[in-house]
Amino acid sequence: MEEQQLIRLSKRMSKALRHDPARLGLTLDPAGWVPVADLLRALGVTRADLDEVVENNNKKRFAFDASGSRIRASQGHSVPVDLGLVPVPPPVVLYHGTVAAALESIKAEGLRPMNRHHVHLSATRDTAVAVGARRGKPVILVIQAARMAAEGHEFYISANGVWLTDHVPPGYLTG
Ligand code: HQG
Repeated sequence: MEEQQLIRLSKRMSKALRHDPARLGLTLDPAGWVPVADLLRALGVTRADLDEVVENNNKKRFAFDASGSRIRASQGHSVPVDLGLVPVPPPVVLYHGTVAAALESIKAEGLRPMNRHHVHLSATRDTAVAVGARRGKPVILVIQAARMAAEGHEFYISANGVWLTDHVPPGYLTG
């Protein structure tokens, strides 16, 4: 598949597996899985197309289960799912990329999940720059993650390496 086709199919899969399964007549199980056969039918694509997206997706957004018969998004849902993530100790600092327009509110109330289940954080500044750049000129916040964990906040890491937490209070943010 051409790059553009891969991106287009990946976006349709994100919509189906993270945000609006009902629109395609799909129902996610409580852990976010759908039978691959159902997804293929709903999207009108072949298993080979799907495999290509799962394999080549730039962020490894989707994963098959051990049997290869079910698929889910590894993170980023807006519909309720329980991914069964277990808390893990974070590195000393994590990064979040945002834009200047959000700063005043972030400084007042901290980082909130907004439409997602968790606040998304990254282990590297470079990744945070790319995330922030989706919205404009990126502004990078440094999160004192180890201190948060020591003070009772839980962190998770998704199957594709995104760090997740429920809320980052303003006291743990540095610029
Ligand atoms: C901001 C993409 C005002 C936050 C990316 C962000 C990532 C606040 C926006 C993943 C706020 C939410 C997640 C507050 C947070 N007041 N604004 N209190 N707290 N914000 O897209 O982190 O392509 O839900 O800074 O690469 O940008 O979907 O989160 O600007 O990994 O796989 O509210 O989405 O991955 O935006 O991105 P998002 P995000 P995928």
